Amino acid sequence: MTTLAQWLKSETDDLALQSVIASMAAASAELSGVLRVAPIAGQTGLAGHTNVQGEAQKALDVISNDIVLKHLRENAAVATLISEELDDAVQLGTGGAYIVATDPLDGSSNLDVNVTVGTIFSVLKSAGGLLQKGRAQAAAGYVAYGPATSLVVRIAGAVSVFTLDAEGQWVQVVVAAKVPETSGEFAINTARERFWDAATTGYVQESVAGETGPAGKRYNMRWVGSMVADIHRILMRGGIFLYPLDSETVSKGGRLRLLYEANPMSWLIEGAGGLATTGRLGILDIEPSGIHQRVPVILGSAEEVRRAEAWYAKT
Ligand code: P6P
Repeated sequence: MTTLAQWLKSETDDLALQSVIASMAAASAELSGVLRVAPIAGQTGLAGHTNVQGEAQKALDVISNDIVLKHLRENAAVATLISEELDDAVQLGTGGAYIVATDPLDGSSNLDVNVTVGTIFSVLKSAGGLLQKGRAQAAAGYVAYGPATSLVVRIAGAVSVFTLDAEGQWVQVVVAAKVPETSGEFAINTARERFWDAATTGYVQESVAGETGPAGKRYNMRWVGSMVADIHRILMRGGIFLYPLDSETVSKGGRLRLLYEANPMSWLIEGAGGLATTGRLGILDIEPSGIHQRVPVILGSAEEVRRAEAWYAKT
């Protein structure tokens, strides 16, 4: 079996980039151990603070961010950390070749009910500054803390999947993940229907109509409410994830964050043959305006994303 260390050596000669990904994998392995016993330690409750997003921080959001900070501070290749949990970018040293943007514990509202959560990370070259298009990423990945602890990572080539074994070693289980071109499964929070625009409404109604409508096939709906869980399902078996702009999120630019949710997920999904769009623009081509910028996110199986884009084109 191929280990993460062996895969990194085969994917890039850049030792600094290898070390940055290895540091995020090590932080995630440590966090996995913490999450497994968190209820016993009573750590899933609120931390009593709110983050820059105005969201109540759970104790584990803070603990997760601390674990990532600890591992990255020890890595001279990392110059700067951007985190969902930190108002401003943090300088970690001088001369590091890379920036890491991360959501250290995405979906943490699911912790109290033991649903899969995740760590999402994007790696950017320091020389490009904090605000770079997603297409400039040097690497991206996520860790899904589910029945298995899975690391999904891409540098510039294939998207590889690793599982954390009992000895704490990341073992490759998928060499090149491929998002199926077609799918009969969509993921959206349908409780938000009254806020949707005509394009989202049209796409979802067409899907719900199934074989009786223009889509001509049956669809199923899945919504975990944890981006890493929903995206991992789509990476593994296809589907489309939609958190589109709606009348309630339009004032903020969307719900999900560009630098450490949309961009890394888009890097992975497109690297696996899927598509990622706002509905009108490729996510990886967005010129960022701020480190906590929010954007609409529609990504997954190419045929489904194209059908969603067609609704935007005609509305
Ligand atoms: P909703 C979790 O808080 C998150 O940021 C993503 O992980 C997830 O996809 C989304 O929000 C869930 O949103 O509308 O279901 O609360």
